[in-house]
Amino acid sequence: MKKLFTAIISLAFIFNASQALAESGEFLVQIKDHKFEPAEITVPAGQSFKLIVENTDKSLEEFESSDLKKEKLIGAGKKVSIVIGPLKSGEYKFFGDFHQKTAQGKIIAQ
Ligand SMILES: [Cu+2]
Repeated sequence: MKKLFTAIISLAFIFNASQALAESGEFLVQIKDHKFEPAEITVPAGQSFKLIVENTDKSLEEFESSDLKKEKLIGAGKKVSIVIGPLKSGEYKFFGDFHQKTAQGKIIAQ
């Protein structure tokens, strides 16, 4: 019984540790005046990560990337999180589908 208890405790510990790691791999990008801030994000290559995109504008936007094959609508004042990667080192462009003239950005994996 004691062994089982110890096993459960260590499992819980491992779970918490991996969760903490996943949480540290988060990157925030805000949409402001139909532009991305920051417009360039550097992420570690070979590791998946979470991109949080917050739309601070008063209009709907769509985060889109042909390079990453991602597309996600973000309502005005809303936040979405997108799991990306693991990526090979390189540059991956993204844009706001509804304001492509100004909403341009890239992810640099290195
Ligand atoms: Cu689109």
